[in-house]
Parts: sequence; structure tokens; C-alpha cells
Amino acid sequence: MGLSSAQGLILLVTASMFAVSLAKTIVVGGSEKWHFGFNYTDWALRNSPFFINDTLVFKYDPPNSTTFPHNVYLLPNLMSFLTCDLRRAKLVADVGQGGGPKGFEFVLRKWQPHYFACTVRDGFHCNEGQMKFFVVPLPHCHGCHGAEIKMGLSSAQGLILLVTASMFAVSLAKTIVVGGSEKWHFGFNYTDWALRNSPFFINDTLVFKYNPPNSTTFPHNVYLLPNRLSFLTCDLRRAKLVADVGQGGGPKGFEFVLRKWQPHYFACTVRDGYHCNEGQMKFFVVPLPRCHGCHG
Ligand SMILES: [Cu+2]
Repeated sequence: MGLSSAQGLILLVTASMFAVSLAKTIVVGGSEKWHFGFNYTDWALRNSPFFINDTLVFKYDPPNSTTFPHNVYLLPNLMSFLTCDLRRAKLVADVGQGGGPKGFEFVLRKWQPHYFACTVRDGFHCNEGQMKFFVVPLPHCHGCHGAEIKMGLSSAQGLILLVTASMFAVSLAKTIVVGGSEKWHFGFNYTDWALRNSPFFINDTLVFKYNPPNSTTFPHNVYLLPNRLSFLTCDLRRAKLVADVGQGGGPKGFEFVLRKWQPHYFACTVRDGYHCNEGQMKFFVVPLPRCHGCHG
């Protein structure tokens, strides 16, 4: 993209310094710690974003006569997370490791989703007890938001980073047809599709392609749901129109540019949620800021 290797090195070194200096330690659940019956998915969303090298602390009592035991596992993917399918869960901390003043510390080292859950009582703590959440730790990114000023970067350095980041963001922006050759139709797993095609980046364009209403195909549309809960349950009450049944046709389809660094919960609302629920016409993406010097 025209960055010299010297510039690349400077960005890399700067990014590494920042990553170290900014790493945070976060107690999972805050003062609630890690227990049955607290909504950790909500907690994680309220406390996002998390960053690579941040430390999560799980605090729970070891087995005793007055409290239930808990543990911490990582589930392999979104589907197992949603359904509390524990078959491929990997141990993070057992029932005895969350005690003491320090609890159990887990450092977020990888730029990938982490699906945490308590597996006690065969998924009961995960399902009924809401002892699950996920985080996607982000690389520390400079020139993407206002933070670098507070961190002691000179404004000249900040400006260079900002301009560089903008150039990259423009040159690298992609256009992605939702569902690929499947386009936007009933009965395709778009949540899986989105995960397979992640990450998406800010300024990428999603293209929704579907036929306008006619006698041979079902109509579809595109809405944004307000949050994760409404997405999981296909609750359409606060859905916002993105494209109506007539807007996905033609060779171009409907284009939606991902402009904001926040989760986007897309769904088809046709037939009162039937297309969303049974037809799997829903997915979410969290477009990332373009980040340089954070990965290879
Ligand atoms: Cu539909």
C-alpha cells in the first residue's frame, strides 16, 4: 500500500508499546463476580470493547457446603455458545481455581472470539444460569479513535497515523455479497456465513441480493435489530428498516456500508420473524477499524 518498511516498523513498535501500556485487568461480572443467574452476555457487551493483552479475572468460591461450584471453559464457536453445547469445550479453570483474593486470570492473547461458559451440571449453569459470554479482543488501534492523544502521542505523530489509517481504510475496503452465491434467501445459515467471512472492516460494503415480490419467490427485506437479545430471539419490535422487499433486486442489489464500530444485527422480518427464526435469515457483524502494525 506504499508504506515503507521503516514506517511499518515505527507503527509496529508504537503499537507494541501502546498494547503493553494500555492492557487492563477486568473482573468478570464486576462486583457480581462469577455466579449463577447473572447476565454475563449483557455484562460483556456493556464492557466492550476488550483488547488483546487485557486480563479477565474469574472469581468464584471453591466447592463448599454453602455455594455451588463453578468453572470456566471455552466453547469452540458461536453455535455451541448459543446452545451451550459442551461437547468440544476446553478447560480454562476448574472448580478450585477461582478462589482467593486473586481469582483466576485469563489473558486475551488472540484476535478471535472467545466463548466462555461454566459447564457445571451439564450446561444448566450455562443455559439457565446465564454463565456465558463472549468477547472479541481487538488489537490496539491508533488513528482510529481519539485515544492516542491521551496516551502521550504527539499530535504530529497522531496526524501521520490518522492519515495513514485513512488511506488504508479507503484502499482496502471490500464489497461482500451477503451469502455469496446463495444471496439472501430463506433457509441458509447466515450466522455461519458471517463468521466464516469475518472479520469485516469499517467501510466494507455488504450487498443484499433478493428478488422483488413476484409469483414464484418469497419476498425478503433487511432490518437492523437493536441488540444481541433481540437478535437471538428474532424480537422485531425495535427493528429498523434497512431495505424493503423491493430494494434487493437488479444486478446491484442493495448496498449497505459498515460505517460504525459496533455490532450490526441484520435480519429479514418477513412473516413476523418466521424468516428470521426458521429461515435463519439473520447474522451479525462487528466491523473492525483497520489496524496496522497489529498483525502480519
Ligand atoms: Cu425473508
